[in-house]
Amino acid sequence: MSEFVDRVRLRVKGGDGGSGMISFRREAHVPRGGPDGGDGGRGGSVVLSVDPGLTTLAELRFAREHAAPDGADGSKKDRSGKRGADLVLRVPPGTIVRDRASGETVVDMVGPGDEVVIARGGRGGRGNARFATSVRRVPRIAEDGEPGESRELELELKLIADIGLVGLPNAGKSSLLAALTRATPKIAAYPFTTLVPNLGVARLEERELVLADIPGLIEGAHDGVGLGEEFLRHIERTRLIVHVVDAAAEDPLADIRILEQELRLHGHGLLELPRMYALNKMDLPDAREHLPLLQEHLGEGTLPISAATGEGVPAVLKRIFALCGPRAVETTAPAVRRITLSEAGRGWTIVREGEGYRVRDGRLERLASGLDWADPDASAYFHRLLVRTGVDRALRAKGVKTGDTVKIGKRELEWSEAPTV
Ligand SMILES: Nc1nc2c(ncn2[C@@H]2O[C@H](COP(=O)(O)OP(=O)(O)OP(=O)(O)O)[C@@H](O)[C@H]2O)c(=O)[nH]1
Ligand SMILES: [Mg+2]
Repeated sequence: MSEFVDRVRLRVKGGDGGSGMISFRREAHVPRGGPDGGDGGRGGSVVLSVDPGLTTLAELRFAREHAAPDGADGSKKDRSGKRGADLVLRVPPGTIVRDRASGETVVDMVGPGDEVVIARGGRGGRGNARFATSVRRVPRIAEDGEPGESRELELELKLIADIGLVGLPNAGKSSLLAALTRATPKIAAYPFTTLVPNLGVARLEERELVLADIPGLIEGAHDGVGLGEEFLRHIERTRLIVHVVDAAAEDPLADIRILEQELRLHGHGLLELPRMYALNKMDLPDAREHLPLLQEHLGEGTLPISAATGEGVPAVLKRIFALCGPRAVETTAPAVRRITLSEAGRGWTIVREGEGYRVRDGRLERLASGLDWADPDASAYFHRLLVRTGVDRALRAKGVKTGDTVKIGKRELEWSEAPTV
């Protein structure tokens, strides 16, 4: 079974966490009150959510980057920063999400209600109120927020067309596709202009239908004559066939019989699919002349149109939406399946950088940039943390000595033996 593929590349970024605040309460008779710096708010996450009403990835093409808002910084009086709202991107069922960096399929979004946190917002940094203890009453320590995750994604959707446009070469199938959708297929006054299927999305009041315009079929198509047979397979799973007829041709009824014969011989239920006739080229006198006879033979399911002038095109749009109701959606409320991708490794690393060393660790970096280094208690706290995390031991093992530079984030520390704890 061959299907059409819709593909979109985009960058997603979770919001950064807000910074924690260093602040002290102001009270009437106390020169400096207790710490009251609030925490930063968490950044918003980017969430992909399955919307069964969508059939394409078209909505995601408007922007290449989708970023959730940052969390706000903490403020005084123990006020936490506001958290960033999640950014929810809607995708159709069946969307496959790949991480472009690793090439791996991250997730296969199948059912309605599926949600994936694709880029997590960063945690907010803690304010100095959180660092107060019975012995550390004046903490000049706060953390910066954690940066939000970011990813380069490729989304892929296997499209199954709702409607197949069939007809003899030159009947005006591509012209009708162009009139009903924003697709811009090649149109020309000779047969076999269309060599590969064109897809378009027709929209009517919030709903979408995918149309496939396939190459013209000729007698013997089912048997591999012309291009038809290969492409008939594309429309086996459609819900409606629109037979485009060149009503200005010499004998449109004979043309119609040829086409139906090909559909029948191809088999696979094509002839059993609901069908309507678009009697095209009504702007030409010959077509007008043939119209009564065609209507008499075909009965109800016909619409006279002109893909060239647009006559009857709105009626076709209405009719196709009426014939293709909303896709069956589960009636019971879908269980929300929310997946959060596992975090990247959290461990610290130490590398040599020039004459000195660099410590890489998200939490230590955020703390190093948030605390007040002029405050001896704050810097002692930081050193204790280096000991507790094992970074201190690892640095010694690598031969760090007094006077060496140890970089952590944007900070450059001068190593000294003094604050050993
Ligand atoms: N006068 C008139 N010409 C039309 C109309 N619709 C299409 N045509 C012309 O008919 C020719 C064929 O149109 P296409 O849309 O390329 O036909 P097609 O069925 O896609 O043809 P293939 O791809 O070759 O199978 C072009 O010259 C169009 O301009 C119409 O309503 N009126
Ligand atoms: Mg065409």
